[in-house]
Amino acid sequence: MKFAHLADCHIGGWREEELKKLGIESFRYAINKCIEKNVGFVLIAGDLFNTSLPDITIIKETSKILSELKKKNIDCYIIPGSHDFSPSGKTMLDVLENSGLVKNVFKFKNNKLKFTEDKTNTKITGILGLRSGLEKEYFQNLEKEHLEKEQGFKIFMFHTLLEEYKPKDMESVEGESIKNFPKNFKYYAGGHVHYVLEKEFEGGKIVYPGPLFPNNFKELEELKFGRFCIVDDNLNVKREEIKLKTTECYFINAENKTPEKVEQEVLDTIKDYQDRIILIRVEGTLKSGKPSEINFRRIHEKLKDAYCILRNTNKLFSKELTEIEVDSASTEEIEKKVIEDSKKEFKELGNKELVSRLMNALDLEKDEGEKNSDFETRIISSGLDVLKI
Ligand SMILES: [Mn+2]
Repeated sequence: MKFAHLADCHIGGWREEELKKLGIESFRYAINKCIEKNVGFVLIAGDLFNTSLPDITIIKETSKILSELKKKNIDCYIIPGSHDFSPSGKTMLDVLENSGLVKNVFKFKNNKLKFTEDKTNTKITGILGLRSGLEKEYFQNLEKEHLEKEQGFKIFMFHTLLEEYKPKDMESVEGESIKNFPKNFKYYAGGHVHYVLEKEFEGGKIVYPGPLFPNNFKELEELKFGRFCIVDDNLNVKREEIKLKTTECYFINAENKTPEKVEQEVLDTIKDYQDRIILIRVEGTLKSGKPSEINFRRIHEKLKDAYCILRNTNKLFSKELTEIEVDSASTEEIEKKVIEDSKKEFKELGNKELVSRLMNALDLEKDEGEKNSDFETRIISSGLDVLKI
Protein backbone atom coordinates (compact mmCIF):
# COMPACT_ATOMS: atom_id res chain seq x y z
CA MET A 1 0.00 0.00 0.00
CA LYS A 2 1.21 3.47 -0.94
CA PHE A 3 -0.27 6.84 -0.13
CA ALA A 4 0.39 10.44 -1.15
CA HIS A 5 0.96 13.33 1.24
CA LEU A 6 0.40 16.88 -0.02
CA ALA A 7 0.20 20.10 1.97
CA ASP A 8 -0.03 23.84 1.50
CA CYS A 9 -1.32 23.83 -2.06
CA HIS A 10 -2.54 27.43 -1.67
CA ILE A 11 -4.54 27.14 -4.87
CA GLY A 12 -5.62 30.58 -6.04
CA GLY A 13 -2.63 32.27 -4.40
CA TRP A 14 -0.39 34.73 -6.25
CA ARG A 15 -1.54 37.95 -7.85
CA GLU A 16 0.34 37.19 -11.09
CA GLU A 17 -1.89 35.20 -13.42
CA GLU A 18 1.05 33.06 -14.68
CA LEU A 19 1.92 31.93 -11.16
CA LYS A 20 -1.69 31.46 -10.13
CA LYS A 21 -1.89 29.13 -13.13
CA LEU A 22 1.22 27.20 -12.02
CA GLY A 23 -0.40 26.73 -8.62
CA ILE A 24 -3.39 24.93 -10.07
CA GLU A 25 -1.24 23.10 -12.65
CA SER A 26 0.98 21.81 -9.83
CA PHE A 27 -2.13 20.41 -8.17
CA ARG A 28 -3.22 18.78 -11.43
CA TYR A 29 0.28 17.30 -11.88
CA ALA A 30 0.33 15.91 -8.34
CA ILE A 31 -3.10 14.29 -8.59
CA ASN A 32 -2.27 12.77 -12.00
CA LYS A 33 0.94 11.40 -10.51
CA CYS A 34 -1.01 9.89 -7.60
CA ILE A 35 -3.27 8.11 -10.08
CA GLU A 36 -0.35 6.97 -12.22
CA LYS A 37 1.51 5.62 -9.16
CA ASN A 38 -1.63 3.88 -8.03
CA VAL A 39 -1.68 5.24 -4.49
CA GLY A 40 -4.27 3.89 -2.06
CA PHE A 41 -5.37 7.33 -0.88
CA VAL A 42 -4.30 10.98 -0.80
CA LEU A 43 -3.72 13.21 2.25
CA ILE A 44 -3.86 17.01 2.07
CA ALA A 45 -2.55 18.44 5.35
CA GLY A 46 -4.16 21.89 5.22
CA ASP A 47 -4.26 25.03 3.09
CA LEU A 48 -5.73 23.47 -0.02
CA PHE A 49 -6.88 26.94 -1.03
CA ASN A 50 -5.15 30.23 -0.39
CA THR A 51 -8.33 31.88 0.87
CA SER A 52 -11.51 30.67 2.54
CA LEU A 53 -13.71 31.77 -0.35
CA PRO A 54 -11.68 31.32 -3.53
CA ASP A 55 -12.68 32.55 -6.96
CA ILE A 56 -15.32 30.44 -8.69
CA THR A 57 -12.94 29.42 -11.53
CA ILE A 58 -10.46 28.15 -8.92
CA ILE A 59 -13.16 26.07 -7.21
CA LYS A 60 -14.31 24.71 -10.56
CA GLU A 61 -10.80 23.62 -11.61
CA THR A 62 -9.98 22.14 -8.20
CA SER A 63 -13.17 20.11 -8.02
CA LYS A 64 -12.62 18.87 -11.57
CA ILE A 65 -9.15 17.61 -10.64
CA LEU A 66 -10.42 16.02 -7.40
CA SER A 67 -13.19 14.27 -9.32
CA GLU A 68 -10.49 12.44 -11.34
CA LEU A 69 -9.37 10.84 -8.07
CA LYS A 70 -12.91 9.91 -7.23
CA LYS A 71 -13.37 8.25 -10.62
CA LYS A 72 -10.42 6.00 -9.77
CA ASN A 73 -11.93 5.26 -6.37
CA ILE A 74 -9.00 6.90 -4.55
CA ASP A 75 -10.18 8.74 -1.44
CA CYS A 76 -8.83 12.13 -0.47
CA TYR A 77 -8.51 13.02 3.23
CA ILE A 78 -8.00 16.56 4.40
CA ILE A 79 -7.73 18.74 7.45
CA PRO A 80 -8.47 22.46 7.17
CA GLY A 81 -5.44 24.75 7.43
CA SER A 82 -4.97 28.28 8.68
CA HIS A 83 -5.83 29.72 5.25
CA ASP A 84 -8.99 27.69 4.79
CA PHE A 85 -11.21 29.63 7.21
CA SER A 86 -12.86 33.01 6.98
CA PRO A 87 -12.94 35.08 10.20
CA SER A 88 -16.46 33.79 10.88
CA GLY A 89 -15.43 30.17 10.34
CA LYS A 90 -16.67 29.56 6.81
CA THR A 91 -14.67 27.29 4.53
CA MET A 92 -15.01 26.17 0.95
CA LEU A 93 -13.81 22.74 2.07
CA ASP A 94 -17.32 22.08 3.40
CA VAL A 95 -18.62 22.41 -0.15
CA LEU A 96 -16.04 19.93 -1.45
CA GLU A 97 -16.84 17.54 1.38
CA ASN A 98 -20.60 17.75 0.85
CA SER A 99 -20.10 16.91 -2.80
CA GLY A 100 -18.11 13.81 -1.79
CA LEU A 101 -14.76 14.92 -3.22
CA VAL A 102 -12.82 15.02 0.06
CA LYS A 103 -13.24 13.78 3.61
CA ASN A 104 -12.37 16.00 6.53
CA VAL A 105 -10.75 13.77 9.20
CA PHE A 106 -10.81 16.40 11.94
CA LYS A 107 -13.68 14.94 13.96
CA PHE A 108 -13.39 16.36 17.43
CA LYS A 109 -16.06 16.02 20.10
CA ASN A 110 -15.83 16.19 23.90
CA ASN A 111 -12.02 16.39 23.66
CA LYS A 112 -11.91 13.16 21.68
CA LEU A 113 -10.86 12.59 18.11
CA LYS A 114 -12.50 9.96 15.94
CA PHE A 115 -10.71 7.86 13.35
CA THR A 116 -11.73 7.72 9.71
CA GLU A 117 -10.93 4.33 8.21
CA ASP A 118 -9.86 4.04 4.61
CA LYS A 119 -10.66 0.99 2.49
CA THR A 120 -6.95 0.04 2.80
CA ASN A 121 -7.71 -0.33 6.57
CA THR A 122 -5.55 2.69 7.35
CA LYS A 123 -6.93 4.72 10.25
CA ILE A 124 -6.65 8.45 9.84
CA THR A 125 -7.30 11.35 12.18
CA GLY A 126 -5.86 14.79 12.80
CA ILE A 127 -6.16 18.29 14.15
CA LEU A 128 -6.88 21.27 11.95
CA GLY A 129 -4.73 24.40 11.77
CA LEU A 130 -6.00 27.83 12.72
CA ARG A 131 -4.57 31.31 12.35
CA SER A 132 -1.94 32.33 14.93
CA GLY A 133 -1.55 28.74 16.16
CA LEU A 134 -4.96 28.83 17.86
CA GLU A 135 -5.29 25.06 17.38
CA LYS A 136 -3.13 24.82 20.53
CA GLU A 137 -6.27 24.49 22.60
CA TYR A 138 -7.21 21.28 20.80
CA PHE A 139 -3.80 19.74 21.51
CA GLN A 140 -3.99 20.73 25.16
CA ASN A 141 -7.44 19.27 25.74
CA LEU A 142 -7.03 16.20 23.56
CA GLU A 143 -7.60 12.83 25.22
CA LYS A 144 -4.87 10.67 23.76
CA GLU A 145 -5.28 7.30 25.41
CA HIS A 146 -7.86 5.77 23.07
CA LEU A 147 -5.93 7.11 20.05
CA GLU A 148 -2.69 5.54 21.27
CA LYS A 149 -4.31 2.20 22.08
CA GLU A 150 -6.06 1.81 18.73
CA GLN A 151 -4.48 -1.00 16.68
CA GLY A 152 -3.47 -0.91 13.01
CA PHE A 153 -1.65 1.42 10.60
CA LYS A 154 -2.50 4.89 11.93
CA ILE A 155 -1.90 8.34 10.45
CA PHE A 156 -2.11 11.65 12.30
CA MET A 157 -2.54 14.80 10.19
CA PHE A 158 -1.61 18.24 11.54
CA HIS A 159 -1.20 21.79 10.31
CA THR A 160 1.03 23.22 13.00
CA LEU A 161 4.53 24.52 13.62
CA LEU A 162 6.50 22.06 15.75
CA GLU A 163 8.42 23.66 18.61
CA GLU A 164 11.24 21.09 18.24
CA TYR A 165 11.74 21.60 14.49
CA LYS A 166 11.40 25.27 13.72
CA PRO A 167 12.96 26.64 10.56
CA LYS A 168 15.33 29.58 11.17
CA ASP A 169 12.96 32.32 10.12
CA MET A 170 10.26 31.09 12.51
CA GLU A 171 12.40 30.83 15.64
CA SER A 172 10.47 33.56 17.45
CA VAL A 173 7.07 32.04 16.65
CA GLU A 174 5.53 29.81 19.30
CA GLY A 175 4.91 26.27 18.09
CA GLU A 176 3.33 23.15 19.54
CA SER A 177 5.56 20.59 21.21
CA ILE A 178 5.68 17.14 19.66
CA LYS A 179 5.29 15.89 23.25
CA ASN A 180 1.63 16.92 23.09
CA PHE A 181 0.98 14.75 20.04
CA PRO A 182 -0.62 11.31 20.48
CA LYS A 183 2.00 8.53 20.22
CA ASN A 184 1.97 5.14 18.44
CA PHE A 185 1.09 6.53 15.04
CA LYS A 186 3.05 5.31 12.02
CA TYR A 187 2.97 8.55 10.12
CA TYR A 188 2.51 12.18 11.13
CA ALA A 189 1.46 14.10 8.02
CA GLY A 190 2.37 17.75 8.54
CA GLY A 191 1.54 21.01 6.88
CA HIS A 192 1.67 24.75 7.55
CA VAL A 193 5.43 25.18 7.72
CA HIS A 194 6.55 25.59 4.13
CA TYR A 195 9.70 23.57 4.38
CA VAL A 196 10.86 20.01 3.88
CA LEU A 197 11.40 17.81 6.94
CA GLU A 198 11.53 14.12 7.79
CA LYS A 199 12.16 12.89 11.36
CA GLU A 200 11.79 9.65 13.29
CA PHE A 201 9.33 9.81 16.17
CA GLU A 202 8.51 6.91 18.52
CA GLY A 203 8.78 4.28 15.81
CA GLY A 204 6.94 6.43 13.29
CA LYS A 205 7.78 9.35 11.03
CA ILE A 206 7.03 13.06 11.08
CA VAL A 207 7.03 14.60 7.63
CA TYR A 208 6.52 18.06 6.17
CA PRO A 209 6.38 17.74 2.37
CA GLY A 210 6.91 21.47 1.69
CA PRO A 211 4.40 23.55 -0.27
CA LEU A 212 2.84 22.01 -3.37
CA PHE A 213 3.86 25.22 -5.12
CA PRO A 214 5.98 28.01 -3.56
CA ASN A 215 3.67 30.71 -2.27
CA ASN A 216 5.78 33.86 -2.27
CA PHE A 217 9.02 35.36 -3.60
CA LYS A 218 11.21 33.97 -0.82
CA GLU A 219 9.78 30.46 -1.19
CA LEU A 220 10.35 30.52 -4.93
CA GLU A 221 13.91 31.64 -4.25
CA GLU A 222 14.57 28.89 -1.73
CA LEU A 223 12.52 25.99 -3.07
CA LYS A 224 12.34 26.84 -6.84
CA PHE A 225 9.41 24.46 -7.41
CA GLY A 226 6.70 22.59 -5.54
CA ARG A 227 6.77 19.06 -4.16
CA PHE A 228 4.86 16.36 -2.32
CA CYS A 229 5.55 12.85 -0.99
CA ILE A 230 4.59 9.32 -1.87
CA VAL A 231 5.01 7.00 1.11
CA ASP A 232 4.89 3.21 1.25
CA ASP A 233 3.84 1.08 4.23
CA ASN A 234 7.49 0.57 5.22
CA LEU A 235 7.58 4.35 5.67
CA ASN A 236 9.91 4.99 2.75
CA VAL A 237 9.23 8.59 1.84
CA LYS A 238 9.77 9.44 -1.81
CA ARG A 239 9.87 13.13 -2.68
CA GLU A 240 8.07 13.98 -5.90
CA GLU A 241 9.28 17.23 -7.47
CA ILE A 242 6.93 19.32 -9.58
CA LYS A 243 9.17 21.12 -12.05
CA LEU A 244 6.74 22.77 -14.44
CA LYS A 245 8.99 25.80 -15.06
CA THR A 246 12.62 26.61 -14.33
CA THR A 247 13.17 29.33 -11.74
CA GLU A 248 16.24 31.56 -12.03
CA CYS A 249 17.26 33.83 -9.14
CA TYR A 250 19.36 36.95 -9.59
CA PHE A 251 20.82 39.16 -6.90
CA ILE A 252 21.83 42.69 -7.83
CA ASN A 253 23.87 44.76 -5.40
CA ALA A 254 22.71 48.36 -5.76
CA GLU A 255 24.97 49.81 -3.08
CA ASN A 256 26.25 53.24 -4.10
CA LYS A 257 25.02 52.91 -7.70
CA THR A 258 22.70 55.12 -9.71
CA PRO A 259 19.26 53.81 -10.79
CA GLU A 260 20.50 53.76 -14.43
CA LYS A 261 23.53 51.67 -13.50
CA VAL A 262 21.37 49.19 -11.57
CA GLU A 263 18.98 48.91 -14.50
CA GLN A 264 21.85 48.21 -16.89
CA GLU A 265 23.33 45.66 -14.51
CA VAL A 266 20.04 43.79 -14.33
CA LEU A 267 19.90 43.62 -18.12
CA ASP A 268 23.56 42.58 -18.44
CA THR A 269 23.27 39.87 -15.77
CA ILE A 270 20.13 38.07 -16.91
CA LYS A 271 20.96 35.80 -19.80
CA ASP A 272 18.71 32.72 -19.73
CA TYR A 273 15.15 33.84 -19.34
CA GLN A 274 13.18 32.11 -22.12
CA ASP A 275 9.98 30.66 -20.63
CA ARG A 276 11.46 30.82 -17.12
CA ILE A 277 10.41 32.36 -13.83
CA ILE A 278 12.90 35.17 -13.24
CA LEU A 279 13.44 36.46 -9.72
CA ILE A 280 15.32 39.73 -9.34
CA ARG A 281 16.31 40.78 -5.86
CA VAL A 282 17.87 44.25 -5.68
CA GLU A 283 19.39 45.40 -2.40
CA GLY A 284 21.46 48.33 -1.16
CA THR A 285 21.34 52.09 -0.82
CA LEU A 286 21.43 53.99 -4.11
CA LYS A 287 24.11 56.63 -4.62
CA SER A 288 21.47 59.00 -5.96
CA GLY A 289 17.84 58.97 -7.02
CA LYS A 290 14.99 56.75 -5.88
CA PRO A 291 14.23 53.04 -6.31
CA SER A 292 11.24 54.03 -8.46
CA GLU A 293 13.68 55.51 -10.98
CA ILE A 294 14.93 52.06 -11.93
CA ASN A 295 12.94 51.47 -15.09
CA PHE A 296 11.53 48.00 -14.50
CA ARG A 297 9.11 48.48 -17.37
CA ARG A 298 12.08 48.57 -19.73
CA ILE A 299 13.49 45.44 -18.08
CA HIS A 300 10.14 43.69 -18.56
CA GLU A 301 10.09 44.69 -22.23
CA LYS A 302 13.60 43.36 -22.85
CA LEU A 303 12.83 40.09 -21.08
CA LYS A 304 9.35 39.68 -22.48
CA ASP A 305 9.96 36.04 -23.41
CA ALA A 306 10.37 35.12 -19.75
CA TYR A 307 7.45 33.15 -18.28
CA CYS A 308 7.13 35.60 -15.42
CA ILE A 309 9.36 38.25 -13.84
CA LEU A 310 9.20 39.08 -10.15
CA ARG A 311 11.27 41.67 -8.35
CA ASN A 312 11.98 42.21 -4.70
CA THR A 313 13.19 45.66 -3.67
CA ASN A 314 12.30 45.50 0.02
CA LYS A 315 15.91 46.23 0.93
CA LEU A 316 16.56 48.82 -1.75
CA PHE A 317 16.76 52.35 -0.37
CA SER A 318 17.48 55.83 -1.51
CA LYS A 319 19.82 57.96 0.58
CA GLU A 320 17.20 60.56 1.45
CA LEU A 321 14.79 58.09 2.95
CA THR A 322 17.06 55.88 5.05
CA GLU A 323 18.00 58.17 7.88
CA ILE A 324 14.79 58.96 9.70
CA GLU A 325 15.18 58.30 13.38
CA VAL A 326 12.05 57.54 15.30
CA ASP A 327 11.92 56.92 19.02
CA SER A 328 8.24 57.58 19.62
CA ALA A 329 6.03 54.72 20.69
CA SER A 330 2.59 54.86 19.10
CA THR A 331 1.92 54.19 15.43
CA GLU A 332 0.36 57.63 15.05
CA GLU A 333 3.42 59.34 16.47
CA ILE A 334 5.76 57.36 14.25
CA GLU A 335 3.66 58.21 11.23
CA LYS A 336 3.65 61.88 12.18
CA LYS A 337 7.42 61.93 12.54
CA VAL A 338 8.01 60.11 9.26
CA ILE A 339 5.64 62.48 7.44
CA GLU A 340 7.37 65.49 8.99
CA ASP A 341 10.84 64.21 8.08
CA SER A 342 9.94 63.23 4.53
CA LYS A 343 7.82 66.19 3.52
CA LYS A 344 10.13 67.18 0.70
CA GLU A 345 9.64 63.71 -0.78
CA PHE A 346 5.97 64.35 -1.37
CA LYS A 347 5.91 68.03 -2.01
CA GLU A 348 3.74 67.29 -5.05
CA LEU A 349 0.98 66.35 -2.65
CA GLY A 350 0.85 69.76 -1.04
CA ASN A 351 0.76 69.52 2.70
CA LYS A 352 1.26 67.16 5.61
CA GLU A 353 -2.40 67.07 6.58
CA LEU A 354 -3.30 65.79 3.15
CA VAL A 355 -0.72 63.01 3.48
CA SER A 356 -2.12 61.79 6.78
CA ARG A 357 -5.68 62.00 5.49
CA LEU A 358 -4.62 60.01 2.46
CA MET A 359 -2.95 57.41 4.67
CA ASN A 360 -6.16 57.04 6.67
CA ALA A 361 -8.24 56.77 3.51
CA LEU A 362 -6.01 53.97 2.21
CA ASP A 363 -5.92 52.10 5.52
CA LEU A 364 -8.89 49.87 4.74
CA GLU A 365 -9.39 46.19 5.48
CA LYS A 366 -10.78 43.76 2.98
CA ASP A 367 -14.30 42.67 3.87
CA GLU A 368 -15.14 39.03 4.25
CA GLY A 369 -16.02 37.58 0.88
CA GLU A 370 -15.15 40.82 -0.91
CA LYS A 371 -13.49 40.21 -4.25
CA ASN A 372 -9.96 41.54 -4.74
CA SER A 373 -11.07 43.69 -7.64
CA ASP A 374 -13.94 45.21 -5.62
CA PHE A 375 -11.58 45.86 -2.71
CA GLU A 376 -9.10 47.58 -5.02
CA THR A 377 -11.84 49.75 -6.50
CA ARG A 378 -12.97 50.72 -3.00
CA ILE A 379 -9.44 51.69 -1.93
CA ILE A 380 -8.79 53.67 -5.09
CA SER A 381 -12.02 55.64 -4.84
CA SER A 382 -11.40 56.31 -1.15
CA GLY A 383 -7.98 57.75 -2.06
CA LEU A 384 -9.39 59.76 -4.97
CA ASP A 385 -12.03 61.27 -2.66
CA VAL A 386 -9.30 62.69 -0.43
CA LEU A 387 -7.40 64.02 -3.42
CA LYS A 388 -10.69 65.44 -4.78
CA ILE A 389 -10.01 63.93 -8.20
MN1 LIG B 1 0.35 27.21 4.27
